[in-house]
Amino acid sequence: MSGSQPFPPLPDLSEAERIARAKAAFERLKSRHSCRAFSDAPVPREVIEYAIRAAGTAPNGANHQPWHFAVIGSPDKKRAVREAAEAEERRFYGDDGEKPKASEEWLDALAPIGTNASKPFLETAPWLIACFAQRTGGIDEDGETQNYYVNESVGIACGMLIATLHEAGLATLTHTPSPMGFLRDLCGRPKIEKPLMIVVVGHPAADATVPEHALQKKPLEQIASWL
Ligand code: IYR
Repeated sequence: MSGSQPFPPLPDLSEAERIARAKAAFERLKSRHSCRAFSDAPVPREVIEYAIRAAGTAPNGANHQPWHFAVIGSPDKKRAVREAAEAEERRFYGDDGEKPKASEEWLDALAPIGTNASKPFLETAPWLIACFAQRTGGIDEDGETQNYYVNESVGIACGMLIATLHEAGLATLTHTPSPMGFLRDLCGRPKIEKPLMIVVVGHPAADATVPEHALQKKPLEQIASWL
């Protein structure tokens, strides 16, 4: 397809309004925290549909849109994901009686977050969105055409997915059991797709907490430089 159309109009705001909007967006986004205890309260499928549509608008390499989102909502499938993920996590944390697959340094880094191999939320939360990156396929998903900047593209799309779900007043967790090959089989996805993460979606459990460690955000002066 060639040709173009005029750039769609953006809101014509005063400088003060732009600053206020940017600040408001920051304030809303900064209230997002990864949730590790979910209630079983339902979430309408339409919310997930819109969040995935939003993710599908992400900037990406050559507009090949190299992503697929497999939405898992059935109790049977969620149980299967939990069982497979926990089996990997037991190896990661060394709960299988073997030497942990994670390095000591990695386990030390996770200690303040308090994670372990137990992942009951994979069954409790109403939705698991398995996010896949397509190494090949192009816009027609022909399975052959080279895709570009795949990790960057799908990473941005997942960020937009998470931001949209947060806007909808929902809690999320980006869960990354490693390795994640089992997800491809469980979701019936082709070999050219690489599972990147599971975005767990739902309402936080009444006793959900945020670890102190997660509240420390690097200040602007540290994360930005001006040249
Ligand atoms: N996938 C493991 C380990 C884990 C790794 C990182 I890096 C985290 O930020 C959190 C967890 C787990 O889910 O427990």
